Amino acid sequence: MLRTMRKLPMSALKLTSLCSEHACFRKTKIRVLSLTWQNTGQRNYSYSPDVKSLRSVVNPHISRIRNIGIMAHIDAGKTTTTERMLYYSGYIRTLGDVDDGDTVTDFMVQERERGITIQSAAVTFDWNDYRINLIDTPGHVDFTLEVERCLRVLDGAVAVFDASAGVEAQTLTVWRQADKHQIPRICFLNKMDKTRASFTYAVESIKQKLKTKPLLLQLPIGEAKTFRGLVDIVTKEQIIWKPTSDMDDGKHFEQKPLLETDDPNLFQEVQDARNTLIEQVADLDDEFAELVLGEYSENFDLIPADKLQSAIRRVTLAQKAVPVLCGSALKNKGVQPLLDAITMYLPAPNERSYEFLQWYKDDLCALAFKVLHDKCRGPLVFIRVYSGSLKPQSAVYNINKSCTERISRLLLPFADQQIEIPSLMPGNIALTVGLKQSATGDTIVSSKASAVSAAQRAGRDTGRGRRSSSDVESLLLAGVEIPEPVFFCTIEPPSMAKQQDLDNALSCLQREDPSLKVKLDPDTGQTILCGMGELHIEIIHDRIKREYGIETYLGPLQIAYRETILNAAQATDVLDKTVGDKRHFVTTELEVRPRLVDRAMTKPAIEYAESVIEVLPKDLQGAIENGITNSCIQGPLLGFPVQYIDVTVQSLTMHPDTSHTMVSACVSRCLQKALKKAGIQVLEPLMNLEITVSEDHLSAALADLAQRRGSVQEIQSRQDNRVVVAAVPLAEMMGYSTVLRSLTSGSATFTLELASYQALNSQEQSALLQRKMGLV
Ligand SMILES: Nc1nc2c(ncn2[C@@H]2O[C@H](COP(=O)(O)OP(=O)(O)OP(=O)(O)O)[C@@H](O)[C@H]2O)c(=O)[nH]1
Ligand SMILES: [Mg+2]
Repeated sequence: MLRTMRKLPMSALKLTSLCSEHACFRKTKIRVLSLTWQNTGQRNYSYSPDVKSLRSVVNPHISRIRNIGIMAHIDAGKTTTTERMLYYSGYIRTLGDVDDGDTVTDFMVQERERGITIQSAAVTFDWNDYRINLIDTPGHVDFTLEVERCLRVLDGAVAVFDASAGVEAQTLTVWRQADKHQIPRICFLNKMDKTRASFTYAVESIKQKLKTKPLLLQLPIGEAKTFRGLVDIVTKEQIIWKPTSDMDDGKHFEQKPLLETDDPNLFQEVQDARNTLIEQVADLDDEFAELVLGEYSENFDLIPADKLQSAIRRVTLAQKAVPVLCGSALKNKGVQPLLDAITMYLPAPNERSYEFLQWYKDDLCALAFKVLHDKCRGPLVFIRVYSGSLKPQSAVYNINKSCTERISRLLLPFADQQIEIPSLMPGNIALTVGLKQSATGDTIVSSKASAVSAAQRAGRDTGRGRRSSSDVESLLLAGVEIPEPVFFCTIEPPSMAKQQDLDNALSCLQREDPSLKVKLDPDTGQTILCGMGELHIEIIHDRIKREYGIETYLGPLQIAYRETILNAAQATDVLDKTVGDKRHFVTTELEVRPRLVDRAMTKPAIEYAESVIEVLPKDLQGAIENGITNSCIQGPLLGFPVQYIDVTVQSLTMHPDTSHTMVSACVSRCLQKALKKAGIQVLEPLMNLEITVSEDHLSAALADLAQRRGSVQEIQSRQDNRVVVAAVPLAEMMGYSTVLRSLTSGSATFTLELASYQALNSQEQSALLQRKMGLV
């Protein structure tokens, strides 16, 4: 990613450990664990919001809670907007800046150094008697999973846009994720102060690219350098930010009705925009349509603002349209109306419907969605409660891990500081201390008995009388799909003595970040790190050094290829082994076929011949499927995972004493044989590439792309820039950021995202084989 790395001298910045200090607020029994900079030159975050607001924060009524995510393309201004929200709601006393590395939510050292968000950070604050649990998510494509697992537990989202760029590549990705989780959204057109900022362009781009209906709730007053405020179309009030004598922090603004005499043109524009808004909403909401066509058909001006607002709320919750607001977070304009819109138009937790809640009645049902490792307190697990309540010092049951664990403390997150709370009610999000086994995506209930009775209710509802494993599965709240990594490299500790420490660090990091995979190379015994991109692996490497004090060595970054088959083939295998006094005897016959359709699924599709399914005991099916899945982890040609294959188990006979492990082993070996016979085809990751480049440098970027086996699909215009949309093999993109930077004098940016896997031609495949075998 070519973005200006906003470096700052970090040598002086050191975080005290999270557990090192805490202040006691005796009156309220609420403890605030605080964090300070050890450098006198830096801001001090000793956090002491007033006690009254903290009290109301502990357990607000569910209708007054908003669980919100901020999502967008990299650099759109999510963290800057979040920082302003915290400032205006009174939770920080000075404004931090991403470029100075002192915002609340970008608190990791790597984030502060690089000026980018790497992990999502949760903050809690109050706005006008509403409690907002907000998660600031990263925009870099390598951390897409981080966004999705947060969206999974949120009820609404704010999509932030750079008003000079409109919809950018990663916004499209996270927008689709929000669609998948059916999350109502608001759009915030940020950076209205920027040269080339264009409200009209950004709105058009939302319409075209996101295929959604934008509801314009505001119009900007001025654009770029002249941007100074906005008009609320619903109330027809103008809001102007005027710097006060010494401060320009945007706290103070003037809000008054817009009169025709103030600006006749703007007045007319607002009038037209309001009529359009009313028509749009009436088209989408019958209740409002009745009102508009009845009482107010003669004069839309008389429609009360609150009626229009309620209708906008209904269509937003039903995801029929998306309210659009604008502002400039950096210049402190437009954030307070955005906060009002969050409370007004986005849903409370009880306005979202979750089918599984009926099975729990009022029993606890919660989802663990993020894990952080704290050196002193061990794993801190973020939990969203859907029903029932959680208390400190209580035991809970993890359905995924089938284990009972104990929660010792409950904390409200405020970026890297936490406030201890006595209970957690439905719809709320908090951090738990004490859970040792629970990981991202696990479902937490009060006890095993509660899980069993919920499973029975689920079984009854779905028409199955008896409890089966699928009932338990239906109790598991869907986690997020973890994409397969595209890059890998070896990682070596400085000495063998440090291997154990490294293994420990990696297992902690994996619990925090499920997109990081760690494997052992069976041939060399080396540890292999697999990640989502170059930046992802670089950050992990850096964290191992800084957080775990281990200086590791990374091997060269390699592409995670895949293997598939060219033809159908059959194989048989016999396993005959006597262990102790038991004879294990299995024979099996398998057929493999290339899967040409339904390539969304990468795992093997497994079928059984009629003759097998009739006699196959149910519990043996798991062993067979394990054998097939294990065999697909390492393909027979280069050891890359095998995908896009269908497998039919044509026969399986066994001696009654045979263990399931032996059945798995025999099936696995038989499949390897069949795969070899079927002819292996190597697949390479094909990436969607989007380059934003000025007209002057377009031809240089295109010429370079042609050298990289890239195929240009489209060249779009984005204001004065061009956006090249292309598909290019990942193998050709190593070190691309440096090349593009020098070709375009640092003016271009790009994003890269996995599109699909494509077959290598036979020359490329044999060249790759030779390289892997060290022949060239
Ligand atoms: N001109 C202008 N710049 C802004 C505005 N908001 C943010 N920026 C700048 O844009 C850059 C990125 O801001 P961030 O808040 O880090 O953006 P982000 O969306 O959180 O970025 P990632 O988390 O890394 O995806 C910084 O240099 C900000 O100072 C704005 O309203 N106007
Ligand atoms: Mg950020």
